[in-house]
Formats: sequence, structure tokens, C-alpha cells
Amino acid sequence: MNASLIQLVDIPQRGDARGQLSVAEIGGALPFVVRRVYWIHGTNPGVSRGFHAHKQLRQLCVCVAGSVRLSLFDGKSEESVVLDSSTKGLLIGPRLWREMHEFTPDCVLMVFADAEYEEADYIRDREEFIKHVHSS
Ligand code: T46
Repeated sequence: MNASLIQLVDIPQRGDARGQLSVAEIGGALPFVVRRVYWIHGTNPGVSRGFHAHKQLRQLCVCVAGSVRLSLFDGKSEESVVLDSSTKGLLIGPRLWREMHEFTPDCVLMVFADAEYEEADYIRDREEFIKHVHSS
């Protein structure tokens, strides 16, 4: 049986009378050293994002507010998941076409990445992506 494309990790939450604190660290939720963090927020109604793959980049996505549906495609099958919790992270490895849909207006999607931004690591054409995965 093929492994699921959706790899969710639990993010430990330390709650007390003051509220919640969630933590992603090496040896816990983070399987790589983080070299970049960015977050997507203030998304306009009806907007979808992504529509690309990465050659090397690994990322952990955590929806810290609101919700978003993320779909992943490996060149053969597609799976999607709704991220709506600050205690669940979605690991996205390289060579996966990703799309983000159905952002709620309050959505804040935090992304931890294992490398700095590099446009040469992106494949932004779906047909080129399919050729890339089938040729390697
Ligand atoms: C991904 C999904 C989940 C930068 O200058 N630095 C950065 O670190 C990033 C991520 C983007 N940019 C620039 C590049 C574009 O001019 O910001 C602009 C928007 O980026 P993009 O259209 O790639 O954004 P999304 O939301 O389609 O994709 C992003 C990440 O780029 C991507 O790595 O996996 O979120």
C-alpha cells in the first residue's frame, strides 16, 4: 500500500491558567533545522495559492489561526487536508505539487522551512513537475 502524502505531526501544547503555548523544536515536531520562517495571512476572499512544487525544500506548515485546505499531488495521486489547529503540523517534503484553497479570512499559516528562499528550487509549471517526478 502506498504511504499517505499527508504527514501530520502533533505539536505539543503547554497550557496553563494563562492560556496556551505551542512549541515546535528539533527532536519534537521539527524533523529539520529551520533556516526560514514565513507566514501567509490577510488572504483575499476566494483566493488560492501555491500551484508549485519544490525540488529540495522541506517545510512544516502550521495553521495558527483560522483554517485552510492544503492539497498535495505526487504526480500520480492527490490528497488534501484541512489545517485548522495550532497543534497539528503538515510536513511537506520535496517533489510534491501543493495548492492552498479555502482560506478563512482570519487564517494565519506559519511555514517553517529548511532552506532560505531560492526561486530556482521551485517548479511552477504542473506539466514540467509531472515530467520531473517521472524522470527521476
Ligand atoms: C510553499 C507554499 C506553502 C519571498 O521573497 N521569500 C519567501 O520566503 C517566500 C516564501 C516568498 N517570497 C516571494 C516570492 C513571491 O514573489 O513572495 C511572493 C509570493 O510567493 P509565492 O507566490 O511562492 O507564495 P505561495 O503562497 O504561492 O507559496 C508559498 C511558498 O512560496 C512555497 O514555498 O510551499 O507557500
